[in-house]
Amino acid sequence: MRAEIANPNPESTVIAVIGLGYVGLPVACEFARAGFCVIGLDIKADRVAKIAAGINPIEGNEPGLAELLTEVITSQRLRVITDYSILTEADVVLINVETPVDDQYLPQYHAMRAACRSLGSVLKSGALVIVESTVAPGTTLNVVRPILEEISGYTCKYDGQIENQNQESATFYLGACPERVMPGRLLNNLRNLSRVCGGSSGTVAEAMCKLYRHIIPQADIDPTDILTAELVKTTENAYRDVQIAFANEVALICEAMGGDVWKVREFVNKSPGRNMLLPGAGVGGHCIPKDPWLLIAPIHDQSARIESNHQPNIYLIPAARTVNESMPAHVAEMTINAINKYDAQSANRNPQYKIGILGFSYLEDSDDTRHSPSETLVTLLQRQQIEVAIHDPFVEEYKGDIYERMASCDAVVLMVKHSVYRTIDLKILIQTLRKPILVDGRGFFDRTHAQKVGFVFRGIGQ
Ligand code: SAJ
Repeated sequence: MRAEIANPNPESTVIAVIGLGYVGLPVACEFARAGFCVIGLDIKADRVAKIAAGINPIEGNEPGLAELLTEVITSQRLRVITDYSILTEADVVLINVETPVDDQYLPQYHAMRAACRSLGSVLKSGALVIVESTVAPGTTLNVVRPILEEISGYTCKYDGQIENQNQESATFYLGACPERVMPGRLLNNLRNLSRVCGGSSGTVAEAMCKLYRHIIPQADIDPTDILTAELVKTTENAYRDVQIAFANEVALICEAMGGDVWKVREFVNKSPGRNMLLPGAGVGGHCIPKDPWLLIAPIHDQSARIESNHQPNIYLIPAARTVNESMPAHVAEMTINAINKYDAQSANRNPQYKIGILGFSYLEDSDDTRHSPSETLVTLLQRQQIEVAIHDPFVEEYKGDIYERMASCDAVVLMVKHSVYRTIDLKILIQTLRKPILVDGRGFFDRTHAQKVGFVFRGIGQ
């Protein structure tokens, strides 16, 4: 292993980052800030042009990123391109391309395969390739490695492989180091969260730890093998998804029994070793809904199957996904039932319902709408010819005065607990509505107060 790989240093180690999205761009900037010569590559020419001009293409509030990008572009520590040819200079290549799942929840590696084919044709002998994208366990060794070997003609030696003694061909090294970034905290998470460095050999894992120590000053950087690194990332998010599904199922039980899940949760969590998460109107975002499917894909998906002599029956992780994905429909049903019940007791049954939705992003105080439960709710309501009015303080098309947005609705549904909603005066809100119905998807409002103001109140778990 060449010195610039075994002991990565700004003076002699050239780093390339493939994929300049919300993971790749910050990590390219951080290694450039640490003094490395970094080549950033993305196939989207407009994105590359923006970055080359020092303009941050990432939406939303990312503290420090715009300034850092300007600094590293000005100092020319970071060069951005669309053409793979100069990656021949790279000693270390980080792959950060998208790894979505399809509507059968099977991983789609089109972008990953394309990146590996392009990289393979220019890969420098002895280079270290690190997959940072979240992939199904087994993908780095069973999908990435074969493509790189085939296209480059090099061999990737990895622990556990039967040594082929007469191996003359050049080699490259392989690693997996899943990212743990979050929208709104990209640089903070990158610098301060621990990382797991899975290497194709122990030496490679050690080299990876030395590399990441240049941008992660304090947090743990743990060497391990590639499969473990892939399992850790998908497991940590599947774990959270199952925890949330448990809270949601207890909420459904409380509703059926007339209990209050928020009281139940408060007292359960006083018991040692309990930490029941928050029930809610659904689970959105770019990772929690996807990673559980990546974790179990090798069990379900022939193409990603790891050679293993038995295929266990997997129940809990898919069932948790089903529970969480059902929550927006549960909120829709709760809301429509409340309106129908209210109408049954009053003469003015209007033909066209209009439902107001507070919050469209997937997470409080974020503008990220990926896999938003609100989007699912809107689709469900519109399919039933129900008009929807949406407010969200962070999503461009839904900004504006809350009361105006909710005017003349038959019900208001809180889907996201944006901080600004703490300022809502229920006495004013009730005046603007056609019917005094409030549905709380996040345990956000005080039910007693809402009922005192005159609302018909419904809530998840209440
Ligand atoms: N949610 C609940 N109940 C909860 C927690 C979350 O319904 O108790 C919902 C949220 O409303 C949201 C979705 O789940 O719609 C995801 O929320 P999240 O808090 O998990 O936020 P994410 O999706 O940004 O998850 C990220 C992940 N971090 C990385 O992938 C690096 C996750 O591993 C972290 O655990 C999580 O942030 C975190 O702890 O903040």
